Amino acid sequence: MKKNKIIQDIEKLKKEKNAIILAHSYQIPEVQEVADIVGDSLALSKAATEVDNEVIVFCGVNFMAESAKILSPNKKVLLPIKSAGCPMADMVSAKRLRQYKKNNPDTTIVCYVNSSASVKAESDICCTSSNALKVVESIDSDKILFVPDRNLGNYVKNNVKNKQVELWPGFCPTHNNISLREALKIKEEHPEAEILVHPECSEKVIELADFVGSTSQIIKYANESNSKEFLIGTEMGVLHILRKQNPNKEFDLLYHNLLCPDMKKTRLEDVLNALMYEQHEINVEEDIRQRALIALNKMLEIS
Ligand code: CIZ
Ligand code: SF4
Repeated sequence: MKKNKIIQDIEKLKKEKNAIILAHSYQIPEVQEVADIVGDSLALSKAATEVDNEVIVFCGVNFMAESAKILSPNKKVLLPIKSAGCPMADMVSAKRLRQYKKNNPDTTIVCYVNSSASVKAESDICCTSSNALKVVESIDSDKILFVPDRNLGNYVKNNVKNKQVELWPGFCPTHNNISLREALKIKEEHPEAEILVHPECSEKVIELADFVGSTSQIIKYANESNSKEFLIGTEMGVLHILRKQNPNKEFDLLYHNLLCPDMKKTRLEDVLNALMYEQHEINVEEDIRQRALIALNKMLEIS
């Protein structure tokens, strides 16, 4: 089917089904263009609670659609690609976390939103890459376990005072695998560029950065900066928004392979099929949903 025809059919079905399309900023440009809202996972889940559409097509990965369902239990949440997951979220399970809690009953569990609903349900409070520091600082207890991202956890650990932060050994392969050697070479080739990176990157890469932040913080920083050139250390999907919003600025990647394979699985045809066949519906068991919601709401109260 031709691209224009697919887009027309998507628009038509969207109206018929009273649906909204949300796309993460790591999705391919065509999918971002067809979406009603583009953003990071939490911003999208929060947006989903504020609209009155009955159906939410969440173009992203499983944990993001689950978060939308946790916050909007009465809406039908669809994930166009059933197998779109997150290898980092899969590096911790509720079972292993329960075992840890049994052995460490005094530890407060802080979980990054990039985690499954059942891991959130075992956690005391959630955080995002924008508010992780604020969330950890707000905790009374000084013993904290940060799951699952050891890089974001380490970034928090290095910037928080008087807290003992244990790190779970998870990581995002996309951000963690940036080669320092290649990044240094690219930096040398672009001496004027500002380096903006996501805290899911390794400590060595974070040390190269002029700015460390979530995708929305990176976009805001680039929009407001007077620099003309930037090197980006996060998934390449954000280049689409950065270039669109800043046609006179130049954006390159800090590493050639900043690509999340799961985020790139969703194509326009999949968005159309999701609407047409109302697939693949994401459900979260009510007991897990309620406990995960407590951890999410605690974070929302703080930030
Ligand atoms: O790395 C990811 O998947 C991110 C940054 C997700 C998010 O929270 O938007
Ligand atoms: Fe998971 Fe990393 Fe992909 Fe985000 S970019 S979905 S953290 S693997």
